[in-house]
Amino acid sequence: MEYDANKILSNFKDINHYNVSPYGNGHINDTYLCESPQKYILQKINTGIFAEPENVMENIDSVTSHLRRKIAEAGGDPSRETLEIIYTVDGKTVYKTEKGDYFRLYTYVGNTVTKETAETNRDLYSAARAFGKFQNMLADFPAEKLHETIPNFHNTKSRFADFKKAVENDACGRCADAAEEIEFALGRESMTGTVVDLLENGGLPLRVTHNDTKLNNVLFDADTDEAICVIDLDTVMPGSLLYDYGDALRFGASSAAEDEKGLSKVYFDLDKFSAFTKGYLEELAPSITEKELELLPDAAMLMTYECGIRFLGDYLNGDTYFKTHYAEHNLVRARTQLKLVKDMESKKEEMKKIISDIMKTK
Ligand code: ADP
Ligand code: GN1
Ligand code: MG
Repeated sequence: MEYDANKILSNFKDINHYNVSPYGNGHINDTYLCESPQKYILQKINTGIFAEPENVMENIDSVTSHLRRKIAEAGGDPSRETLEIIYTVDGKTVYKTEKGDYFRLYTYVGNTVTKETAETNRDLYSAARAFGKFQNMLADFPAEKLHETIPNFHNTKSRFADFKKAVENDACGRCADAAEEIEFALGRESMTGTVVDLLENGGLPLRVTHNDTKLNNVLFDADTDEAICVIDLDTVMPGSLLYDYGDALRFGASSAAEDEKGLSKVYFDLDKFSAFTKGYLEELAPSITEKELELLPDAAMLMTYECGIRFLGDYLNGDTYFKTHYAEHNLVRARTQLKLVKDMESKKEEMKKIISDIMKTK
């Protein structure tokens, strides 16, 4: 890290001599594990993406306070089931360096693991229950208190417009390498309004949602293997339940990693879909609306498509958004997402049947 980590940490704690090492596989922030031997998670917030880090932290502070109360009421352990911000010595949620970088510190939730792919269908069932509970616990959170940390985050229509711009600009001359993927993506503009239009005209309820429900944004207890803590709260904002459901399946119900190069290994796994859906509906069947239920299969497709055009657009723009580890990383990621969309299109009727069978048991 370009900073003296211990100097940064001294703004949060009066202890020194932490061992600090890069941690996790997030695409956005710089994450470090600090051990002294107590463990903390130090993160440099990506200010290229989160223009107002104080607002991000204000959201996380109020959301985690709310969750802590709910978890305690339900007899749970708030110190393991939600993030805990460590404040700076002068009582702030985030430390700003002289250079203008922003660091935050969380308690490390010990004896947990993150999973980059689901090892078993039970992992998905368990993660789905954790995301479902998260949604339920925020059902009475005052949405008007939340800042919009990334405007239009899941506005697929505006994501499409950004993608089109990236194709038109062809800033790095990369369009030629991705002609087939671009054609596939441009040909599916009609799906982009599926959720946004209904949110706008009241056809779908606006809820407080997580908006980034990747499997590696939930911590599993290392002993029980249960998903216990939903993390990465930077994008908690008003949205649709369909965003959380769809985005979780995009990542979790794939047969392969998000950046698998061998496309023949990538398909939408209906058993994984079924396990996740079962867990999610176990938590949300009492409050889900008819329209939300009807659109669950579309949501999986939509969120996968949206992520695909974001990766592809970023590739065309010269990799300015997502962290990449090699030149074609974003293109490889885009290819897996678009392959999944194609596969989901052919499996929509099967998805509907699975959902309807699950609902018969509710
Ligand atoms: P990004 O926004 O870059 O995805 P995350 O907040 O998701 O960053 O953190 C990256 C990774 O760090 C997570 O996937 C998880 O493995 C780990 N992590 C983050 N916060 C904690 C925590 N409080 N306790 C344990 N592990 C954590
Ligand atoms: C990013 O932060 P992380 O790695 O959990 C991104 C998500 C994408 C995801 C794709 C703030 O999630 O929207 O779906 O990568 N987060 C942000 O893997 O853009
Ligand atoms: Mg993350």
